[in-house]
Amino acid sequence: MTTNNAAGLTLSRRQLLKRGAAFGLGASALGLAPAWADPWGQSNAYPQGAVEGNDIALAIRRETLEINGRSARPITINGTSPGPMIRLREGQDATLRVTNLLDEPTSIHWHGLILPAQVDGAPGISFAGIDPGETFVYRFPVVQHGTYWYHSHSGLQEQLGHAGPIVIDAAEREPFRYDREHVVMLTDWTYEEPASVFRNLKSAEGYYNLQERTVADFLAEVRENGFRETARTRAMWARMRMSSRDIADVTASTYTYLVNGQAPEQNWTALFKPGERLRLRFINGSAMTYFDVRIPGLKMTVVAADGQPVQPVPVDEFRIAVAETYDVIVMPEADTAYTVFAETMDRSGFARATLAPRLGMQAELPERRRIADRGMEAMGAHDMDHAGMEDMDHSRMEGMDHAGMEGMDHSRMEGMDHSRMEGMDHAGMEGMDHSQMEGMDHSRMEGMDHSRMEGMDHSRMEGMDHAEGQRAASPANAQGDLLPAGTAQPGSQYDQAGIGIDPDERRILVYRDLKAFRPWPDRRGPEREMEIHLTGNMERYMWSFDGRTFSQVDGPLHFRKDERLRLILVNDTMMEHPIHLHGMWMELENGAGELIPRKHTINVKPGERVSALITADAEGSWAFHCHLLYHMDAGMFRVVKVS
Ligand SMILES: [Cu+2]
Repeated sequence: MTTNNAAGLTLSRRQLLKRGAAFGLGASALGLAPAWADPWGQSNAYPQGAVEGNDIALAIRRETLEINGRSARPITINGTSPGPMIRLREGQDATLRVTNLLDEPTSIHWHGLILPAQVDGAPGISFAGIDPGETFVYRFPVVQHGTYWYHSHSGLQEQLGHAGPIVIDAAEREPFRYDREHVVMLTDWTYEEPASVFRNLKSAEGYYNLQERTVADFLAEVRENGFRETARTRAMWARMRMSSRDIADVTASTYTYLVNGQAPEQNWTALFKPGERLRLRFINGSAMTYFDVRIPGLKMTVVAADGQPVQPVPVDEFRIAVAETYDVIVMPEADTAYTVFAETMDRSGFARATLAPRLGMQAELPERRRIADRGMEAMGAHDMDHAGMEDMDHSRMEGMDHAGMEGMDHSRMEGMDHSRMEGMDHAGMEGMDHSQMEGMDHSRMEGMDHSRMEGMDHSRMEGMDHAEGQRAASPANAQGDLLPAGTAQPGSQYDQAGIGIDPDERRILVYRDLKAFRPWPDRRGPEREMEIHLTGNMERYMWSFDGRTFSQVDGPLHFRKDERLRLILVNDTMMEHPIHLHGMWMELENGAGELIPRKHTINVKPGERVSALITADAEGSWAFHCHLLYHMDAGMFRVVKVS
């Protein structure tokens, strides 16, 4: 169904959908399945409808709708929230007319689309935004295919459901086959005003974190690890003013997690015929939530990441960072229902849908897993060999107070970056075992007191970088001895599934698995490196790049037009950050050789160091930011200028 003319058509469709919803029917059951005819056979039960064609009108409003049976005030696009699926075809010229019927400026950014800067949709960067009552016409050639999404880039509007899926049909046959497809768009909805969520985050660290350890937890842990160990770990975390459970800033205490706008109880259901190959287009359109997705009873074969075809990877589960997309193929053989289960990374809640041969069927919900405990893992403690730490230079670690860290085991802390840990109080760290700390960067540890570090075993600490000056001497500034293209950075964790999921339990997608379906054209090595640190202050809810928020920086980052650049991202914080670059692909240097995969959003784990190659071919100014909405708003945002 085409909705080229916003208001009238859309209202009547919405009324139909509302009536349909009352009977538990999706759009397809009402005969509203989109009318596009596709040579490879498709159907899509996306319940918010679809718009397609060469001229698409989108009307943005704030209105009262029910979400999960409760009155809500989302921002709607053509009457639904999230908005309709935009269906385009590779090779067409798209015209999208966006009319702002809000009482504040708005915008739409086409996430992951390669297009001219003026129509990218980030206000204040490359266009002025869309004022109330105004219609802005986006016109651009569609040069790619795959699964993407769109969302507001104005203030916190995205949290109000101002987002929707984009599906671009390929000009040529894709390298995989399927009989039917469905969009699965994950979002996090709150009935609170986003501005109030942001205020709460700023006023109290851990405001939404109702999963702080309880006395019962403590006793259970004592039974498992003994009193001494338990007390010690907790005291250390307390001193570092962090909670090992701060995995998500915003949790199910305010969020309802939705699949295609439907809450778990509403159980959005997609149909299949047993034996069919189903393509599921997963989009994480959340403001703040990472999901771990599985379909108990079905193997999923990942065939595309961020819209780009990849070599097929059969998995039982995948973690999808905010703003990423994954396409998977499943083949349900049995005449039975399957649960699509998307548990949040912090385990505070879940989104859920059903795949079934007939409406009204459902499968059991899998058991919820225990709350992930970030623990020392968050500081980069992973399976690594730290043998050989000779020649450690502890000069400049003056003033560090490590007194009282008895018995701490720092083994396996490769890749830790201790920069900017000034003023840390490590009282009580005697007996620390620092064996195997290869690759640590202790630059800028001034002010720390290492007196009373009796009993520490610093043997074998080879390769640590403890000097302020040493960073300047890194290959970043020495043309000619850059790591070869495609090389995984030391400190990367591409083999790690991430916090809280046990890779031994089932096969979980990791970044190392991603290999492009075929090599991308630009095979040049990097001419230059740019290193950016992801930084933050949890207490004050300040998030930034290189220690400075967007409002504190003087000007844009500069990419030279057509240069081949290596962007290194170093996460100095305790949280994951999904980093998004507008306008250009980032080719993730995950060791895939010439099959280097390209992404629009790269997740960087706590303590991790990742790198991407970029062909800076897109002239203009582009947004570069953390895609956690409140982190971006707090200052983890830069402008990249290509000229
Ligand atoms: Cu972030």
